[in-house]
Amino acid sequence: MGSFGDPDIVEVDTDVLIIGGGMAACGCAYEITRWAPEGTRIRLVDKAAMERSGAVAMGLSAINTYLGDQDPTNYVRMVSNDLMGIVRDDLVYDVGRHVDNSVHLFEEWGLPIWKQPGDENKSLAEGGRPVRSGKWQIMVNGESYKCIVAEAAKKALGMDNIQERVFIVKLVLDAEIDNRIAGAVGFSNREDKIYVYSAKVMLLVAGGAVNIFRPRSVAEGQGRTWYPVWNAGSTYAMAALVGAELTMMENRFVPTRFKDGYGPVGAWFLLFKAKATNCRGEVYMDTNIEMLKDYPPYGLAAVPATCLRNHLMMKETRDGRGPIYMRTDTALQALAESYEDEFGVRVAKKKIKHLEAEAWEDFLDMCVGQAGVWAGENIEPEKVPSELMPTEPYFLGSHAGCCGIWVSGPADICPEEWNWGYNRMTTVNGLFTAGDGVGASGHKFSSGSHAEGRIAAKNMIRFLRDNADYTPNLGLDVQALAEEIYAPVRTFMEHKDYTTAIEVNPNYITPNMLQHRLMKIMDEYVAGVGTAYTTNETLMKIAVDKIAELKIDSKKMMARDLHELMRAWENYHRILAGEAHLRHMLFRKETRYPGFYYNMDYNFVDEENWRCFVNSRIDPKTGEWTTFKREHKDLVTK
Ligand code: SFD
Ligand code: AMP
Repeated sequence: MGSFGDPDIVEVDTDVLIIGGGMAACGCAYEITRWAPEGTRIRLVDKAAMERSGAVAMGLSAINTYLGDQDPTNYVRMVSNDLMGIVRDDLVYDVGRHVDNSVHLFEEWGLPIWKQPGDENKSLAEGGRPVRSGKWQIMVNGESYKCIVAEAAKKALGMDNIQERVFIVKLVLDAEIDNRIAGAVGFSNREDKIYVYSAKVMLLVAGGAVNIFRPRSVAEGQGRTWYPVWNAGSTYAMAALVGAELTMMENRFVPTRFKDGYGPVGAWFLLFKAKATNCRGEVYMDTNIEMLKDYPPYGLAAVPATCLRNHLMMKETRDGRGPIYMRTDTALQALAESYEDEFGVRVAKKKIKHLEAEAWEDFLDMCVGQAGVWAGENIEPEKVPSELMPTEPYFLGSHAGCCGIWVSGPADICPEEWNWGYNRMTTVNGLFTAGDGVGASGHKFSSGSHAEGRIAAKNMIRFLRDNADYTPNLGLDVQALAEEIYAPVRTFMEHKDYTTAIEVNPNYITPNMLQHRLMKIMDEYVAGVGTAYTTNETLMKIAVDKIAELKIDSKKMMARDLHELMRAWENYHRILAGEAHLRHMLFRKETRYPGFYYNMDYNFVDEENWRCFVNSRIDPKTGEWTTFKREHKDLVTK
């Protein structure tokens, strides 16, 4: 191995390449070995360590998609309503009909799932009834959820076929065959090595995107976000650059979370039946209910869409009635009183202690930082409420958001125009995606992402069999490629002695500073927290120019070590994902997701003209970006 800055180039020839080590990747890894012909070479590459990488790294306290005996068509209705009517019903239904099997596997592998009294020793597969927090969600003891799921994936593939700490920089198309995936390149963030993979079929599942918008947390708290900081938009950027069609990139997710620790709210609203109020103790979901009438039918559903719940909440802070409180105190007291009525004071006391433990466990299992905020600020949730806050925007396709890549659907249920042979294949031949990667199909969560990785696996093997005589031709000048990947290192080496303050230099910019510049642009012009999620066409057009300048300056990023080199490449991915979002927002002449963002030039939902998909594509030969409409179809009557 050479010294730092002089990387070895390692070429890896494989049949199947899985990029990412999160829920979808683990689902694929588990499933693919069951279908792959003997001797198939499979390689999984994760930028981090699978045991704790991706969105489930910290663990979770609920599995948000488990249907049980419910009809998948009702699941489609819920998802469609929550995402304001624009989803691919075929993809959502497909997740709905397969998701439970993944949850049964998790339980078999050792994930403790809460059961109703009397069913404690019965698994879900044996008919054990779960404790549901909501209609679709079940409670788990999930601190080690990711470790358990990763272990099964590792066992299926074998560690010899898994590489951790390798960051994939870009995908490579075949040099001779049009629109055909042929490989990928990346580098180790631990060793001075560049990897060049050739592959016949590929799954790109590198998660969603975090830290494109300026976060609410500052200084020492900066690393704290709700979604995981690993997710740097790699999925969307790398797919877009090889010409894969993107869909609904204007969609974003702004979750309402416990302030500062980003603790999720689902268990509090659904399991503990807590209410959220303004500073006067008024329940905004009641006092502002009339506002929902502006958004039929989505606002008038039994459970109004997530963005509309935000919309009602934001009115309170805009009108000066903040902060918003999650009434943990009154919720726990009400449950305690109901116990006293039912069981008497002595038994109730024990049950209340149990309830308090569950409240803490919710965060200890899923978002330990929030438990830290409670401990650090002496917050006893049974005595005082906690502040809620809408977070900075995230891009994702698996939670209550639906941006992502346009994929082929399941042949048995999807219309002809949504099917090009292989379920979950993007518009680039041989390139598949799942989880946060698949657009127009939200509410899969952890379990649905795993199930979708498994769906993709089966179809990837079918694609591999159908194209058995294909040999990838990368046509790469590997030396030039190494120079391109290591350019930030070269820039640093060349100019580092020009000044005495290592971070201040007219010849380069640190990845950290460049990231702040991107976040500032997105925040101030593209409806971040700084403008209370509002923007307009004039502001967005300014952002287009600023992003163009940023792209020019990004070529001057430097890197002092391998970790910083990864930060530099993450920024290239973030910029492209942010740009996709901006272009789609400019194209959609309405405000489809009030509470996620407001385009004040078109502050209304326009069902007649905009109940359609917005898709876009970069021509990989010219770099030209086109954005266009695709017709929406309801496959399930709403
Ligand atoms: O409470 C590269 N999620 C919840 N799901 C649930 O089922 N229940 C919950 O309770 C959920 N909640 C929740 C959730 C997430 C988070 C962060 C919190 C709370 C605090 C959502 C799910 O976790 C999510 O839907 C899935 O994990 C999505 O799966 P997937 O596979 O699409 O993404 P991933 O797991 O993040 O994995 C991404 C992987 O890619 C790697 N990676 N590898 C190589 N090269 C690159 N360039 C790469 N870029 C990224 C990452 O390391 C990772 O392995 S609640 O809020 O609702
Ligand atoms: P969250 O903790 O906000 O990520 O939500 C977890 C799950 O609960 C998701 O399936 C949400 O859609 C659902 N959820 C959260 N808050 C509410 C609410 N107020 N009403 C109905 N469902 C909710």
